[in-house]
Amino acid sequence: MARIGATGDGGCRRLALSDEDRQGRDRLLGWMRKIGLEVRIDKIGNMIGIYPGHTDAAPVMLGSHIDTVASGGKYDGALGVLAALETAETLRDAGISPRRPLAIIAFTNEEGSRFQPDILGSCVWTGDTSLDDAYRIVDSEGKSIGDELRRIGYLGDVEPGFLQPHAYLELHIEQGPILDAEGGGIGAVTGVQALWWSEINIEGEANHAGTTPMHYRRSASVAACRLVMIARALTDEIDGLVANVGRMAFDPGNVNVVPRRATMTLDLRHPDDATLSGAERSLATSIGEIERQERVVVECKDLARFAAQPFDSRIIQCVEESAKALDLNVRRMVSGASHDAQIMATVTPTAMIFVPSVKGLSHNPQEFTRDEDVVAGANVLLTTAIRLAEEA
Ligand code: HGY
Ligand code: MN
Ligand code: MN
Repeated sequence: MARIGATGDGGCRRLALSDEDRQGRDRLLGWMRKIGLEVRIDKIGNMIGIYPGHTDAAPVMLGSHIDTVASGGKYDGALGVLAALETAETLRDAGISPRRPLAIIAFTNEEGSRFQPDILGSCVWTGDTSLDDAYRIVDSEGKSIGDELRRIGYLGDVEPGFLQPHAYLELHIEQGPILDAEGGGIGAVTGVQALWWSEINIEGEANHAGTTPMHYRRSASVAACRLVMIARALTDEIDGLVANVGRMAFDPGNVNVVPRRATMTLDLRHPDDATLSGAERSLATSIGEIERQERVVVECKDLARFAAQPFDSRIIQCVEESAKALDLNVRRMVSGASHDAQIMATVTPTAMIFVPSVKGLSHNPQEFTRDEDVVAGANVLLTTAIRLAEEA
C-alpha cells in the first residue's frame, strides 16, 4: 500500500479522493476480493468487506482509513485496515467462521487534509453528517467531494450505516511518544480528546512597504503572527492544551507590499471539553485586542469540532485482556489524534488498540513502527475480534 503515492522519502501521499487514493482503493478492493470478502461501497465511498460468520448476527467491525496527509507515513490508517484484512485471512486459512461476521471497513477522508472536516466517512456512516452536506464540501481548488467520488469511481450504492455493528475495533499507531518512551507495548485506548479546527481570515490594508510609517500600517501578516504566538502562549498557560497553525498565506504575498489579507488554520485540542471551550474564549478576547491594536478585522470559520469521546469500558477491558494473554505490556491512554473510532463510539461499543510510533513521529515520512509491534498489534486485534465475534 505504501508504494501507492510513495513520496520517495519513505513516506506516502494519498490525499482523500485523489488519483493516489483511487489507486489505494483499487488495491484494497483487490485484496478484499482475493480473501473472498463480500465487498460493498457505500454512498460516501466507505469500503466494506464482509467475512461470513455462521450466523447473520450483527458483525464485529474492524477498520481504519487508507487516505493520508500530504506528508504522510506508511502506517497511519493503513495499519488498521491491513491488520483487519489479515484477521479475516487468518480465520479463513484456519477454516474458522466465528458466530458473528466480521465487517472490515476503510472510511473515506479520515484525515481532513484536503477536505475538512476530518473523520467524514464515519460521520456520514452514523448520520452525524448528511450525504448532501458531505457532497458539497470543496477542496482549496473548489472540487467537491461528490464530484471527486464520482470521478474516481467510488460513489457507491449502499446507504452509509447499512450495518449496525455489534462492536467496532480499530488498530492504529499511537502517533505520539508515550509507548515508545516506555519501551513499547500496547495502548488500550480509553477515548479521544476534544478538537477544534478553525480557518481564520484577517483583513488589513495593502500598502507600500517602504513609504508607509509603521503606525499607519494595517498589516494582516503582523496580526496573523501575533495570533500564532498567542495560541502558543495559551498552551503554556493551560496544561494539556495543544495548538498548531498548519497553513498560513498572505495576499498579495509580494515582498514590498504590506499584506491586505491573511488566511491561516488553527488546530486546538484538549482532553476536556470545558477546558477547550475556555481556551477558545481566551483566544477570542486576544483576537479583539489584536483587531483594535492592528486595526484589522478577524473572522473565524469552524472547520471541525469534535467533543472528547470516551470508549466502551467492556471493549477496553477486552483489549487489555487480549494483550495480557499474549504476554504483552499494556497500558491505558487517551488518543491525542482524532479517529473514526470516536464517531463509531457514538453508535456501537468501541475501543482502539495502539502500537508504538518510534520517536512519536507521525504525519511525517519517517513514521515508523517496528515489525514486532505491528505483529503484536495485529494479534491483539485478531484475538479481541474473535472474542467479540463469539459473543452471543
Ligand atoms: O488530525 C488528526 O488527528 C487525524 O490524523 N485526522
Ligand atoms: Mn489515522
Ligand atoms: Mn492522521
